[in-house]
Amino acid sequence: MSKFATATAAIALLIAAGPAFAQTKAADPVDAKFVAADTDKSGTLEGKETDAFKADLAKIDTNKDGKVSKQEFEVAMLTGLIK
Ligand SMILES: [Ca+2]
Repeated sequence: MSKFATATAAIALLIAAGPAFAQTKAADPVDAKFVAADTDKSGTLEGKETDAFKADLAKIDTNKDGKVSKQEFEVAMLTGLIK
């Protein structure tokens, strides 16, 4: 049973470490900025979350769904539409 307990503890540790891994990923400047802007953590920017770059929203929202995806956000940062 001790092997089972060790495995269970290891799995629990991995689950607990999950958010830490996510934070490491967010160290990328685009990721960090997107995560910070995505206040409701929906994975897309919409409504008030787009206020900071509303003037350029039509250019940023390339598929015209009214939301800014991570990919659209990244392209906008690379092209200077979002700073
Ligand atoms: Ca979009």
